[in-house]
Amino acid sequence: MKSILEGRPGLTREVNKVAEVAGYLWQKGWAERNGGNITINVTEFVDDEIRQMPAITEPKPIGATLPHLKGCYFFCKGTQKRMRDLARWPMENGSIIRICDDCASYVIIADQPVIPTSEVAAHLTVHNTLIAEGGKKKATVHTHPIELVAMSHTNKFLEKDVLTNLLWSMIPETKAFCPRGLGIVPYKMAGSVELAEATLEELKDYDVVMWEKHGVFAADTDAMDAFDQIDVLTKAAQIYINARCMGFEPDGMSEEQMKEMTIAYNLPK
Ligand code: 2HA
Ligand code: ZN
Repeated sequence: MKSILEGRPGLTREVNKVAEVAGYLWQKGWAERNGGNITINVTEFVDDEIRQMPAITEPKPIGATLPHLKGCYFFCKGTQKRMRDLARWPMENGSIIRICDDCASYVIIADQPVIPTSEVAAHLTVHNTLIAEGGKKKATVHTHPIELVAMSHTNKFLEKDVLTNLLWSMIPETKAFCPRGLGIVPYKMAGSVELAEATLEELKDYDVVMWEKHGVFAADTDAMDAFDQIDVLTKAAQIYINARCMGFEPDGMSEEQMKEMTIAYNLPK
């Protein structure tokens, strides 16, 4: 069977980025079993031939009406599929969907009828807002980074910007590469509308959002950039935890040092 990726270098590159990131998530221990999700807006790589391709499934309701997704296409990880399998065989563990004209349902068009993640509604709701805002963000990544999730198990780190400031102060690049910091969503059931809505709210101010006692959600230009943001924050969390394991509370960079960094990199306050 011919893959939709054949002869389409742009689309292939995006799917390959997803596969590469899926491998990193597994290697880092952030993606046990089927944990985590990746959804990419690939509409810019869709040609007339793809637009004519027949659906290979019946329309499935999204569970929400998302007007900005009209005519859009997404690559989505399949439900119950493993990240480590997505890494090796992206088109067998994920699929490309077309949003139907009602903006409330989708069909799968390629390569195989792999049903998208259980959290597709939440991811698509975020994409709907990303498009409405007219930004360049095309990728949403959800994963379970061990250190960040561990840190979400205490209330003191869940207060607004406490964790952001702590992580920024662990190593200079953290603020440079994650300049809007880490938003916090108090515990909510995975896959719930409440979780999706709270995530959207936090994404107005932050690029990465912590789901208390569960994981993180990042939105960025592509899968690689979304991964990098989570990776940078996790590195800072590891430094903090390592210092604590050596028996001391790390000093963190001083306010002076943070200020100097912020100016040098021309970062928002
Ligand atoms: O889809 O991680 O939170 C697997 C998950 C859901
Ligand atoms: Zn999860």
